Amino acid sequence: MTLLNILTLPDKRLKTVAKPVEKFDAELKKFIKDMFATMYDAPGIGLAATQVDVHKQVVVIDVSEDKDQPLCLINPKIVEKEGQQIHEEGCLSVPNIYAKVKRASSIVVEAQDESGNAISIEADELLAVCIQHELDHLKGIVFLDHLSTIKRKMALKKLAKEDD
Ligand code: K2U
Ligand code: ZN
Repeated sequence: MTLLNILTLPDKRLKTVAKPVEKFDAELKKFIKDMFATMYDAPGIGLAATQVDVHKQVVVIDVSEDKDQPLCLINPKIVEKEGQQIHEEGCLSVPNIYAKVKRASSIVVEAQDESGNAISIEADELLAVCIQHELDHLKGIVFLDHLSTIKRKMALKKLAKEDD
């Protein structure tokens, strides 16, 4: 198991759009194990392959209290969304910056598991927020991109100051 390096803003590689996974092989399974290890070590409740500079449509998630409900979504697609919820978000790629983001309150996601089998997940509350947050990463979008121009500029200025 290997801990992977997590990219942080302003790294432009975070804007890369991920490509679909075509080969469900041992290498993919090893990568998924490393993604989970990296997420739990961060610690976080989600991680997208984009964040570790691998531009494939893979996300790992575990929103459980006991960290015993791992969920891996490959080639995920939101097929239904309903309602709205506003949630304070952070991001492992945007350290120490938090902001309220509006997202759908419940969603249905279709994806494949690590063996390539089709799965369908219904999610609401924090799981729905996390899935939408991670699927944004696969499109090269970070949560700051949902903020007003003024709020985004203030957040990026704060981030730059912390890097000094
Ligand atoms: O993509 C990431 O950086 C992982 C995020 C996922 C996330 C952000 C906001 C809301 C839900 C999920 C990290 O897990 S941020 C750290 C964190 C930890 C516990 C609860 C919320 C956020
Ligand atoms: Zn994130």
